Amino acid sequence: MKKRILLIGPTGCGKTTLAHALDGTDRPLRRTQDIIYGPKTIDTPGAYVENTWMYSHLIATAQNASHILILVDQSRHLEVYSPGFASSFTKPVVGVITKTDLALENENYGVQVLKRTGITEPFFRISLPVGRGIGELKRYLFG
Ligand SMILES: Nc1nc2c(ncn2[C@@H]2O[C@H](COP(=O)(O)OP(=O)(O)O)[C@@H](O)[C@H]2O)c(=O)[nH]1
Ligand SMILES: [Mg+2]
Repeated sequence: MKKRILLIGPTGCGKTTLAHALDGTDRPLRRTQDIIYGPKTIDTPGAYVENTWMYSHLIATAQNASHILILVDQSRHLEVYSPGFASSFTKPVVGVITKTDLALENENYGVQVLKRTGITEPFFRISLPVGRGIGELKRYLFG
């Protein structure tokens, strides 16, 4: 199976919006009960990260991925990841801070969460309405 970009994050953090931007389409290739395979992405349900007992689903799905994106929503103080969560994966893990057009006072919050999760920089700061950071992230992931 072709390797895709796996997106992880709580419900509402912007996974599906980012998956569509990376895919360049909102038409998925395949939709299982929980997981949506796009041309270049794997979009996972927020429940997988909101319940630690479902982490095993993410780790299994990561077998089909080239990279793992862990998303933090700048607009909400909602820390869902266990400390060191990123080290569960054997693929490169990339930290993405979403909705950087909102809650500008939280500018450092996302960086702190990603570091506690065990991810190293560079972190990508993106905003879909403003169109910030998407090109940079695509170049990093797809060359
Ligand atoms: N302001 C803002 N809203 C965003 C951004 N990205 C996504 N959203 C909105 O956040 C909501 C949840 O996004 P969605 O992609 O469905 O999140 P998911 O549950 O993680 O798949 C939607 O209303 C999106 O339009 C962003 O960069 N900035
Ligand atoms: Mg979604």
